[in-house]
Amino acid sequence: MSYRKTLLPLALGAALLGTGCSDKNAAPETPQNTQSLINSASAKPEQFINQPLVTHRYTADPAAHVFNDRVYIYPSHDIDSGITSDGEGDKFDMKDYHVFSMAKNSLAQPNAEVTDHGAVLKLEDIPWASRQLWAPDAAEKNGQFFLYFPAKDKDGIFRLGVARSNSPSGPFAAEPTPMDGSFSIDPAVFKDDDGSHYLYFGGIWGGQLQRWASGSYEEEDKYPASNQPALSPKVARLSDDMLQFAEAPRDVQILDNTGNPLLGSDSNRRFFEGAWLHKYNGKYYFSYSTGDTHYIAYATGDNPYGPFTHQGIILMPVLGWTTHHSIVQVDGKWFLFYHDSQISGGKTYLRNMKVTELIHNDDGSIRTLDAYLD
Ligand code: FUB
Repeated sequence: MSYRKTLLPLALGAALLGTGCSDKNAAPETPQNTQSLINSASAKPEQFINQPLVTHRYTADPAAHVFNDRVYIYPSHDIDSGITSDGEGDKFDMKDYHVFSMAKNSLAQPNAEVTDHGAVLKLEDIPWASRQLWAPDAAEKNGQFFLYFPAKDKDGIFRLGVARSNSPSGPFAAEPTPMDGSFSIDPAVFKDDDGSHYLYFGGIWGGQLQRWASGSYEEEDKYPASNQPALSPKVARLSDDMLQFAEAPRDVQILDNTGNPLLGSDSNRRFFEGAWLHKYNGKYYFSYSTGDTHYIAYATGDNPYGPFTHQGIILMPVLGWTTHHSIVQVDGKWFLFYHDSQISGGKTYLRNMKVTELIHNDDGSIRTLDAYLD
């Protein structure tokens, strides 16, 4: 029986039962935010292997971690702010973050209860930020929790910020300034076995990585020629207090199986945005979105800095333009958190987070998932 077939009852169950959600601590917002948005759906639930984890608000870019024996999810909070221009991702006009949590043993249940811990950080409470709270991630150290997030500063340049809390469910208090030397989007934190934390980041197009090719910000987009290496995501070890880079960010090299860097023209395989790092059987797995070709791809290496060799595809294109994921181990199983635009019927900036089991094959490769049922 194929993996997709084993998920069929789960998907159908979810379609029939819906997804449970309690909205503890969540400040009431608009009526639309406190009830299911699913009536606006034009995509049929039975088309998908998984159903949205929550349906009372739009959620995207889910970064999941196990903290305090519970699964916490740190997504973007999509809203329709009325912006119509598509320019540089202007429609992704998010103004706060919500944290969600689930019991560890509920991840494979179709009607799992998901707690919405409310708005844990608002744009107006981040002194340096002006707009666009894009994909965040979180980390824990010595009982303190850190939320890493991108936002445009007052000059319209994406920077990375940090906010702190004593609880994984927030609320989080933002540092007064962005991380020194930070730029672009999509921070993702990996904690290695020796306790070191590494921050991966970067995203092209709306994420502005292509404006940093010279080492400082330039208004003009500069992409490598098609026969030149593609733009690299970045990595830096975090400082002991988790608030700054401990070193200058380095390029994360992604190679093909002959040891050559992937080229700018290789849009089916080269990095676009949405970096994530997990470790399996001593190997480091760097995964990411290929953006305009809509894959979640992965590459493997021997240390957190890379280089990483491209291996294949984790997730085929989902409904909606963007794709963004995280990978987490929970009680011996691995799970892929991802999003699509099922609830909004395909609107690329109104997304919903989902979860599905991820399988590592015996040879260490990852089984490719198709988010649609046959
Ligand atoms: O959610 C806004 C942006 O869309 C994220 O930062 C990207 O990864 C893409 O999912």
